[in-house]
Amino acid sequence: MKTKTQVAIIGSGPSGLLLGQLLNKAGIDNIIVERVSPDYILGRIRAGILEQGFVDLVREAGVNQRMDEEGHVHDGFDIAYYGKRYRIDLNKLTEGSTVMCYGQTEITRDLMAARDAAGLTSFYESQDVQLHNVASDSPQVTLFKDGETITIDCDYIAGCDGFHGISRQTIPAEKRTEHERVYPFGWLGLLADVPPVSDELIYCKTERGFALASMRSATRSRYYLQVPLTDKVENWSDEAFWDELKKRLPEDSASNLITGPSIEKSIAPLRSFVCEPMQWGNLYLVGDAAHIVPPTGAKGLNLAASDVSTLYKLLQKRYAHGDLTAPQRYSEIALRRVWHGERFSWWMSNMLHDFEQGEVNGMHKATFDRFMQSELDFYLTHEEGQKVIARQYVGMPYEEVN
Ligand code: RFL
Ligand code: PHB
Repeated sequence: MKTKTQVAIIGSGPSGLLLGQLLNKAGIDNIIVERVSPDYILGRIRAGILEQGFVDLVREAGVNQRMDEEGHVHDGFDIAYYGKRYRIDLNKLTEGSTVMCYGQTEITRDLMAARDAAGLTSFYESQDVQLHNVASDSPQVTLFKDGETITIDCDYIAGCDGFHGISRQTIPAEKRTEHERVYPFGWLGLLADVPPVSDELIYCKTERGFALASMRSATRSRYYLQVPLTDKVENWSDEAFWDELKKRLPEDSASNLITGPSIEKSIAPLRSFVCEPMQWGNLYLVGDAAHIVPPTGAKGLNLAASDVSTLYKLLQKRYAHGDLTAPQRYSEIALRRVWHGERFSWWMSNMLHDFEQGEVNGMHKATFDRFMQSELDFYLTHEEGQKVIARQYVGMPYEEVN
């Protein structure tokens, strides 16, 4: 079978779905090609914190009803630092900015429902997805599904297929530079239907390692523990998780902790990664396909959203205003914001985790720890320092696209 569209989108994660929805609203035809099933995608538990820019974009896409009803605005969060608690008052320190607590899974569910309702084409469970003639004016995507090969002719390809996708690999190695840092630990996450220990998030730096108390709603909690990269989720019974969490939470919170059976438990490795440039020919990399951040700054999904916003606006210029060269500006604009998010996530990760023995950043661990302790101390005890954290946590403004 052969078909045709203006923009072929690879991947039905939040990047692909949000881009598809925005393009459709702007009258730009698109098809989504996805390797797995919708249920598989909705089974992944990931982000929970949305920047204002993300929230505004979801509203622009017209898929905001449930987010606005069920999401919770957070005015601030806590950093507990060896037991001492500091509140980062986002609202006050940024003069009015906040973040929204609403799960990535729910956003994805809402976007999938909207796409279904609009009757847009998505090929789920596609096998052997390949991109062809990407550097030419007539790119193609092929896939194998239900016993036949499907060929999609298109003007542009949006590679929204995450870190392990094929889009980035389609760019010849000599045309891209990859920046990478892998951290010597992971996050063990647990989701449970118990009320959260606090109304706001608590990022905890302790001698036993990092912990994060987060949530999805007033009745559903999401907690994380820093664990060695070599650890396995099978090593952690629910009981062992709750016991360790109690030891890492500030005392007043630990005594309020309500525990219960886990709904989900998994380990995610921590990585900083950027692919430059984020485009080649008529292929554009969006979200995790182009960059990864450690989750400590809550920036991964939010950077994906700013990529989507940039590409969507440039494609609108191309199709609605005939500016044929507009999409060529994508990588340059997107990367400026990506590097801010990368730096902040790297900084938060350095500050709050316990690094393994030996050398860290080229210095002895004990020296590194003292530098980080002094730096965190400075930031948390000065309003100027807290402002720097708050401004970056709520997210840098989206750049104008001219
Ligand atoms: P996704 O979500 O990985 O979706 C990519 C989709 O592409 C499909 N795919 C293919 N399709 C066709 N052909 C192929 N060859 C394909 N290969 C792959 C995949 O099946 C998948 O459906 O990327 P996207 O859309 O760019 O979204 C990025 C976000 O998922 C990610 O940045 C965030 O989840 C990161 N993140 C967080 N971000 C935040 O902004 N705030 C947070 O609080 C936050 N917390 C987190 C996080 C990520 C975590 N993990 C597990 C990595 C917490 C965790 C624990
Ligand atoms: C989450 O709720 O999953 C979450 C929140 C904040 C982060 C990372 C993950 O920094």
